[in-house]
Amino acid sequence: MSRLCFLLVPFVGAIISVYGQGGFTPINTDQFALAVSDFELPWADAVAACTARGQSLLSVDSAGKDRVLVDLFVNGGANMTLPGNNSWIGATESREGAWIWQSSNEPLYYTRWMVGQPDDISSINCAYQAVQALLYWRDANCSAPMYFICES
Ligand SMILES: [Ca+2]
Repeated sequence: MSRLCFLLVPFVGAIISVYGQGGFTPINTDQFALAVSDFELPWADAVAACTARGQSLLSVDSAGKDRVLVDLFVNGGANMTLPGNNSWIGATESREGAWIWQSSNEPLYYTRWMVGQPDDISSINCAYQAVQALLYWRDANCSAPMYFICES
């Protein structure tokens, strides 16, 4: 059975990739289970893709959790680098200037915005981690396709 799975999993993964919905790399820590996408989606579609997995788009809602993410993806703990330059996180604006975590509707009590961010432009309402800049946050147009991380 395990040998069959070993043969089938790459095959199924290849089929899924052909249809534009790539795969995820799972990373488990003591605190949470992460799934790193190997494909890009607009922010709302990333939320939906995480929901379809029974997960939510990553909330970086405490300094401790942020440290774990930096240890994993900046300091090498995950033995992988995040794909691309940008990775959506679950922060968005419920109205201009009012940032919330999508999964909990909680305001952003903890933040790690890059200097000068967020832009506070009415057409730019979703947040991402800048992969090449120590995972500091920036805001972007929600319709931009980006890689993303689901969590549970
Ligand atoms: Ca905005």
